[in-house]
Amino acid sequence: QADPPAIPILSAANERFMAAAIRFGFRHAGLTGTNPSVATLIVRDDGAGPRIVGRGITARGGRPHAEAQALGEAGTLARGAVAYVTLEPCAHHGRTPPCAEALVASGVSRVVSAAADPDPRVDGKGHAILEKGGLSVTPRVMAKEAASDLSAYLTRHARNRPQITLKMAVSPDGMIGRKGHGQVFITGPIANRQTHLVRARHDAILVGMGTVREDDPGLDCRLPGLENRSPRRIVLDPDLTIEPETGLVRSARQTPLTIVARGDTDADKRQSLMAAGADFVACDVVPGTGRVALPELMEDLGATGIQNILVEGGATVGESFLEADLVDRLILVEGETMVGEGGIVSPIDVASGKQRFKLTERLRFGPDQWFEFERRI
Ligand code: AOF
Ligand code: ZN
Repeated sequence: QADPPAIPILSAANERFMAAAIRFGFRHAGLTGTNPSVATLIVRDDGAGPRIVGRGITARGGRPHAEAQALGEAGTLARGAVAYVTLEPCAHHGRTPPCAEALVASGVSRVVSAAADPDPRVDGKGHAILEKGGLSVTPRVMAKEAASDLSAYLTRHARNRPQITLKMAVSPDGMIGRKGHGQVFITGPIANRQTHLVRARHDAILVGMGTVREDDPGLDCRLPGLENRSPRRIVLDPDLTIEPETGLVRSARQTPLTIVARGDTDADKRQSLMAAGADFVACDVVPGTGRVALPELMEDLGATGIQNILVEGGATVGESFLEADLVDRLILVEGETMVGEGGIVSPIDVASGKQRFKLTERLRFGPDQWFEFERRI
């Protein structure tokens, strides 16, 4: 295959192809383990306008990487082409040779990349290999957009813990339920389906024992076609009070259940819960409060490979995460019905959310309003 004539692909085209690559990479979001879901497009212009000759996306489970697959598809057409990658190509030897070396060997003439890779094995070394190999490198094209999809991976590296999203359904008067009433439906069926979609994109859902006692929730993803995307359920239960009859324990064989308890709790009870399919993570408690020491727990959970956690309640757990400044993203779903007297006050509502966080999205699902926020720094 002859090299294409040196027609520069314009910067507008750079953004167009990078946007396509970012959308493509989202397909495997949440399916690539501790690896980010990266996408690569190989684009070639022989004079009649640019065309895509190879596409790749990080495989389920994390390997092979996106570049290797895209280059495989492009074959000799990669020579003289431009590669669009949503993350800096890797520089380390894993189960396959470094993607940066594969790009050099393929004869690609230019690499356009979006997000920088904070993995210490890469972190600038990928781009350096490309430049040393004579390729021209255009980094940080649509970096912000790419980082938003790779945010769980990037948070784990930057903060040494999973990315944490707190989600609360609040009434217009700022309540999340009514004391002693079990599950109170604040939001309607459309918003609830959206919640299940959000669950499917997380490695774990976390709740406190208060919610388990009041609601006996299933905490699974019940959307048709996504039933097998139910994340691990994590219950904060420092004193190990969970009953073996609760729904979470009874379903532990279908959907993983992790109970977070102090190491000195009843060993027999732990044994029987483990026999039912649950597993345990030991925690420390904050002296005086009896509450789980969250920063340490988050670090421990991150070390087990959990990339992102959806915190789904209730008020005490939400408050603890907010107080510990562990909330990276906040989702508030505001229903239309007041709860009024006897209500459980939410630790955060739309007004205080706007003060503390940056509002990034505002949607409507039937009668409910869906607000998404991000950490300000
Ligand atoms: C790429 N392309 O598609 C992905 C990359 O365990 P390994 O060997 O797969 O390495 C994991 C690291 O590879 C991960 O931390 C990140 O730096 C990079 N992910 N790199 O060139 C890809 N998924
Ligand atoms: Zn790679």
